[in-house]
Amino acid sequence: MNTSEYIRLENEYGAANYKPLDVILIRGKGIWVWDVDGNKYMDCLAAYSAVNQGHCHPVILKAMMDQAEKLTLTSRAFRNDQLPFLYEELCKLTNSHKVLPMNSGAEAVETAIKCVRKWGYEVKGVEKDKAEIIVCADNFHGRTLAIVGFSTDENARANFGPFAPGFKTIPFGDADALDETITENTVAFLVEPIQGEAGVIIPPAGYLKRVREICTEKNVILILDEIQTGLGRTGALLAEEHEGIEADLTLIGKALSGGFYPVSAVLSNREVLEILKPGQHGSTFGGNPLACSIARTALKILIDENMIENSREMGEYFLSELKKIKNRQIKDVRGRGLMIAIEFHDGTEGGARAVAEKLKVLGILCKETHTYTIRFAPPLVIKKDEVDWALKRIRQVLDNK
Ligand code: IF1
Repeated sequence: MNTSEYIRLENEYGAANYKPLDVILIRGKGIWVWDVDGNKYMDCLAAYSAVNQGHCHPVILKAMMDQAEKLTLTSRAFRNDQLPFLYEELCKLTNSHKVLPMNSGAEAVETAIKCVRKWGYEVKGVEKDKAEIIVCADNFHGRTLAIVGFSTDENARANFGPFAPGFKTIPFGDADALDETITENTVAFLVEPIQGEAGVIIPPAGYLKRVREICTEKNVILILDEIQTGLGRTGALLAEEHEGIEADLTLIGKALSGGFYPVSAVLSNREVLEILKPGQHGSTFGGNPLACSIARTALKILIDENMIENSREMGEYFLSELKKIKNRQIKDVRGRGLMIAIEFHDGTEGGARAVAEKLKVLGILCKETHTYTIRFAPPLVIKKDEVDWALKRIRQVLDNK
């Protein structure tokens, strides 16, 4: 079958909730992917940071195969021999006390929302059904009803109501707004350390530190959504490290899967997770032995193969070179680690999508976000000569235009 036949089949039977680039990928290795026609591309999206370790990493593959031959799923009605080790390794690595495993990022977010509400009523003493959670404008935390209910993106939320109450929105990067919005009913502040979908929006220096202080002072749980920023993407294991803080609840997902199999987790630094008693939360697949074995290995190679350091070094180099590009339409170039974006001025013809289409022809796959921002977020195993390879093509599309 050729590309257009695959597309026709997909469009005929599939829901149209995506508008992918017209490339049919059939193979991946490291930072590279190949399409059905044999073309090779550099993957500068890395499945939205879920393949930080690179495609089909052989060590994770082996762990997956070995575990799949032994035991894959038990449900949480029984224990398995992998989950205790995932708990221990995650806690030691992230300096956490407790872990709750789920599957998708959105489920980790939902889990955190349930926990902080229950904590609010049972520990903080908030009046029944009055709990409030503060979130930021332009957030992205997933696609479930509770989550899209507090999204400010009309396309993501319109006509999916009625929505769950109990959320208040403040501007991102504005610690004073947080301070002013907290009431006695506020149980938590949920925020991305760097907003991803919004276009790699980095808050002002000191923001998270202030947020941490305010939450501590006012007895509000700080929930950091590190589903995208975590596990090396920004050049640190967790983005919170850039400001030397620790969240009360940290949400991770995406790259915890090593790109193989969905795994997410809620990490707790205060004993918020202890609020849950048997029967109050769970998941058929959460914490299954296959997922645990894969996640343990995904974490191990992130460390063993120095991917976090590489993300920081390659990210700094990539960003500094992108900043040198001369193009009248570029409004801003920003990033941290290998989470990088170029924003074009409003009204730029074709928007960022046109740039993504041109880069595809030159062998680079990346994705626009909203209309005028393009993201570069390759797997964290990218080497300097490969960054140069990408830069050459990006310059070809953008320089002196
Ligand atoms: C899609 C964006 C990235 C996330 C943060 C939770 C989740 C995500 C900070 C939910 C998911 C996704 C989902 C994906 C596109 C993608 C994305 F463009 F929408 F924003 F990565 F940049 N918190 N992000 O970024 O995790 O339930 O999907 O496992 O197509 O919706 P999930």
